[in-house]
Amino acid sequence: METTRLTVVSTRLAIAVDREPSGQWTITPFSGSLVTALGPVLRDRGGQWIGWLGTRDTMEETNLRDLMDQGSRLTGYALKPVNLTEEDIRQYSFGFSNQILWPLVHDLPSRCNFDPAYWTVYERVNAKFAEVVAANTCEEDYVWVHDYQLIMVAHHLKTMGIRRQTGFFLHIPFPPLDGFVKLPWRFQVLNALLSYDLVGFQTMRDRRNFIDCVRMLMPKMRVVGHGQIARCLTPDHEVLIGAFPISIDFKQFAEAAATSEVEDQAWIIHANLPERQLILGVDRLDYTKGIPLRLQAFANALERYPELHGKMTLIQVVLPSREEVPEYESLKREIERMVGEINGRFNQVGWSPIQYIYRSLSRMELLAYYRTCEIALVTPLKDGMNLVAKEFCACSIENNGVLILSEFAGAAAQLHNGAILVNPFDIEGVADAIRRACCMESDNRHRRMEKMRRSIQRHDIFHWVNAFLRTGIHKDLDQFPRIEFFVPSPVQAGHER
Ligand code: ADQ
Repeated sequence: METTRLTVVSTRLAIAVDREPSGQWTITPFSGSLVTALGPVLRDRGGQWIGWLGTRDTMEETNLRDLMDQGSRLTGYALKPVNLTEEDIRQYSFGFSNQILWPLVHDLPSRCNFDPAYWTVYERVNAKFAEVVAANTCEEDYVWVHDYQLIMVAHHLKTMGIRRQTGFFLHIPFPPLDGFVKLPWRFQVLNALLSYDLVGFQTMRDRRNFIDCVRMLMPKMRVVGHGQIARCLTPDHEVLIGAFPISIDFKQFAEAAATSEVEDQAWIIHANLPERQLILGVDRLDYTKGIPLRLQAFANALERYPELHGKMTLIQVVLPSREEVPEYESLKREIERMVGEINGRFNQVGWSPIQYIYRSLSRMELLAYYRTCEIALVTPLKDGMNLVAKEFCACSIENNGVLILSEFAGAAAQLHNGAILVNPFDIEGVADAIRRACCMESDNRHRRMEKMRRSIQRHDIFHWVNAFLRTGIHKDLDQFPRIEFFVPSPVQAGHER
């Protein structure tokens, strides 16, 4: 069947809505990693995005329609909201998704709260998403579902008797068999994944883990093929299983980093922290990102290598995330305590070892940090991919940046030739890597960074999208031609943050 339109389904829509004290609703394009990745694929190509609005406030039908129209003009694609209740959000998102699946796949089962009520609501909310998909798509649509919050969508479509071509991409890791079997709903989850026509993972490691689980837990299913794409033969259809490492819009990052606006800002940052190498950490607030261990490693480097005092500053930027969850709040407090302690211990006149920023940076600020910092310290305990590592390289336009990267980030599979790979649990090992990066000769920096930039440029976000779509529907981005989909209309002042 000829696919004519792309429909993306994810928990959140690509916009944030807010209610002003006057009662007026405002709308801002959302800036998560998925939006960065998929916006270019849908924009002006007649695409649509289905997801939750992200607000718990109720809205009148006419307000909602106006807001969606406005959002569509801002983003360039149609937006179709899924209504979720307070209870849905609590049990499906904060519950099953973030207290069970998230820690489980990141090899932290002791953080899981296997509350059976969470599963019931997870199923129910996935069914709600399936209903919105069914109502807004037809058989010619390709329905591309994203991430661990929505594993059951294709299963529910099938239960409803709705035929759609479906693909699923898991942005987070897939755990090894001995981790996955701890999940009380392991059979339901595996079965649900096998309801899609294509299941994509970030790395070959994740794909291998998934296939191992299918082979061990579902011996009647046959998995064949050892190349890039494997096939699982279920009783009623064939599921393609592949690894598609997600990436960034390399060209856009590199070009934006070269603008005079970013250059000026980058210069100001460095001029305020003169005669030292700047080490950058940029992470969403999350225990998987390894921030406390990273701070310990940084302190260890200061302890063991006093010659580095005054010569380097760590700029740790943390993006607020999941703040309603007590665990995240206590992680924030722990980071702040450690930053205070390390600064208190090593501060000298004119030099603080750590600058700590806890907020969302504007794009220009973020690019300026990427551009001006000599070293990036990306040390997640486990990560599906980690886009920060790729963004830093793309913005290192003089090829003089050094990337210190956790071997447990999906990005390590692609960037191992240029990055200094570290085990984030090895405090002295990371401290040694910091010293090595600080002392690295310019030739070596250039050689390594060039390799990484070339690889990211070749395997950019468009490569990712095309690889997935070609596997799923034998089409690529160019075959969803640009169209005049929305009548451009100016966005009202005050609607952009
Ligand atoms: P995340 O866990 O959110 O994504 P990551 O890939 O690092 O992790 O993306 C974070 C994004 O947020 C980056 O684009 C970064 O620029 C941005 N960001 C971080 N801090 C910021 C700040 N203070 N201000 C503004 N922007 C900030 C999940 C998986 C990852 C996977 C992605 C994409 O956990 O492993 O790489 O999806 O598939």
